[in-house]
Amino acid sequence: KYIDRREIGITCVAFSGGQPRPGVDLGPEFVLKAGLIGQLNAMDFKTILTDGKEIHDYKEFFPASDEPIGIIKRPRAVGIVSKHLTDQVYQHSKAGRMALQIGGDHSMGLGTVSGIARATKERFGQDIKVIWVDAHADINTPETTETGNLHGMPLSFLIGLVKENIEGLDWVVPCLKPENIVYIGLRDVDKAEKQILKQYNIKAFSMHEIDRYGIGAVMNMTIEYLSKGDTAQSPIHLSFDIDALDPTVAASTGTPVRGGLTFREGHYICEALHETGRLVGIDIVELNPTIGHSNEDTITIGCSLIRAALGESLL
Ligand code: 5AB
Ligand code: MN
Ligand code: MN
Ligand code: MN
Repeated sequence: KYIDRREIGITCVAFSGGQPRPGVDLGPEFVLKAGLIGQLNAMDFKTILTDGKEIHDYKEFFPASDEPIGIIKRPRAVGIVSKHLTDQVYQHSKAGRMALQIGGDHSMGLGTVSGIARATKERFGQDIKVIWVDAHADINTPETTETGNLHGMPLSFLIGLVKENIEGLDWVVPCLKPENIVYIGLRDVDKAEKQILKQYNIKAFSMHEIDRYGIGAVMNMTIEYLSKGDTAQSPIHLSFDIDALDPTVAASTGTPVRGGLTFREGHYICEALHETGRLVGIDIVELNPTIGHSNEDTITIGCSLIRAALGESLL
């Protein structure tokens, strides 16, 4: 219903400025080298590269100087990347294509969710719902952040918790309701973030709930939760931070946390979301091929998670 044709708009975001470790900007290049486009074409998808370009680094738009604002690092570069990304993702989504974004650090969620939300609002008059698969909650505000890294903050901007204008990020329009978020895989949440999750009553399945109920039941509960209310069948965006997976499964990422999802749990999440027929966007982020002993595994898994979310069947 939401996706008209078997077309995927692909935006590869070679950006690392939302966090301090170099190399996450190389994620998309490695994913393309691993053959993602051919794999999607073999699944009978037409793939459309944003602006006909394989990789986007947006560097020509960066300001000459990008001094921290308080402890917030590189606010203008992060802002410019996501501003462009918003428009790029919007174009694909507006045209009825699946929007696939490969990163790059998770600050790009600012752009992917903004673009998808705008398009689905215009096309269907419905609010976007977001599944945030991550070890982390990424909902610090510029006031609560202890690191100043914007990849730990996109959700606070998206749900409108940031009241002050931060240069470079003042364009962000709140476009996501707290009740339309579901987290899966959390296990490293800052104290202030825990307070925000409580205060806004945000639905979260941490690793504890996954251990208790199993991933099958967790996905049933997730989909049931997202099927309530007056936007019962509304479109869903998946933002998958590869660090949700256990570091023994996917080591090539900047902020690994032990005790994560297994290979199958990660794929099952994608498969179950595909089955809803409501997926309109997919982010795969925080792939850093310069970290970890076998980056091949992490990159290959990034590709297979994408295929799972697009309906690759096991039988
Ligand atoms: B990621 C931390 N909460 O705010 C912070 O990888 C980590 O996109 C953020 O999930 C991790 O810096 C951001 C300590
Ligand atoms: Mn994370
Ligand atoms: Mn993240
Ligand atoms: Mn990370």
